[in-house]
Amino acid sequence: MYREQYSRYVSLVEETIEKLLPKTEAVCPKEEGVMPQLLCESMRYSLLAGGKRIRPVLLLAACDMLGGDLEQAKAPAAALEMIHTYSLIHDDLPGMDDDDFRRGRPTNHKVYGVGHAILAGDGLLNYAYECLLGNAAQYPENLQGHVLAAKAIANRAGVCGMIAGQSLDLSSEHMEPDAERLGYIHAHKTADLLTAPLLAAAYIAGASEEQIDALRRFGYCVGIAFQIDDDLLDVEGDAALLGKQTGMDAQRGKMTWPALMGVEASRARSARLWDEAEEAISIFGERAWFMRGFAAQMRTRKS
Ligand code: GRG
Repeated sequence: MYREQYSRYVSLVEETIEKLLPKTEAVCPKEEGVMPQLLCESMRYSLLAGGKRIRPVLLLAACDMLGGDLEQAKAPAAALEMIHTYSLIHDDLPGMDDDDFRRGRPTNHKVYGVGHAILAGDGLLNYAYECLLGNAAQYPENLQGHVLAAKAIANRAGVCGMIAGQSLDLSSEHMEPDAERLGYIHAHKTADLLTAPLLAAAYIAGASEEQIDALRRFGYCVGIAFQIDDDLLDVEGDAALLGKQTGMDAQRGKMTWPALMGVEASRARSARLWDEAEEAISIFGERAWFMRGFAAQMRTRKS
């Protein structure tokens, strides 16, 4: 039941992405509103490379759980995946993590060159907001909900959110691990973009303050646990399953939970956070069945 529903959400996201970002063969477009082929191809290369689609799935699932209109949530879900994909493309660049593989294939800059990888990321980020705003304009009766959803996404992806976390992550390389810094990096680099879909769904569906608080707590716990697991997978995971190299954090001198407190304590901390995440959504009762399935599935992930 959970797996089928997850696949249904993924299909919905991928259909929406196809609709919003169609292919083009125009090398030098003659009409307005058509992007050049190379730009379009490099954006599609990473966006359609088959990630897990966790963030857009969370947005659709939260909207369903809150009794919202899924139709209104489709474009925001696709936009969030565009933002996530831009962050991966830029994170893989030589000036950041300098990675060769992502989602089981060569990274964007390995295929299109650094210049076009930067543009593919910029393009996805900008287009995401174009899609969000275009979608908001289609629902004048729920404009407030859509504006607050777009603001929550911009805020969590932005200079006090994911970008802030990435900034501290970058400037903390080769430093002695420090719990406070690491907490900040994970809360922003990872947890913020997992909380964003929950908040966006809450605003679109008109959730109560109590429900918003519960979803914020759930997003935070899921985000930190997800990042601890990611750090653990880099130490002991299978590169073939992960679709990227392992052992890179230590090689780069990254600040991670295993580096701070060792593998066993990191595992225990992640387990506690997954429990706390489940507790956070208990206020939704039966309606949270998919979120509970999500947490159960994620806490044992291998990729
Ligand atoms: C460049 C502003 C900027 C931010 C980059 C995404 C990111 C922030 C860094 C990537 C490195 C990293 C370990 C980030 C933590 C979040 C994370 C584990 C991302 C990978 O997300 P998944 O596992 O990937 O959902 P897929 O490919 O399945 O979408």
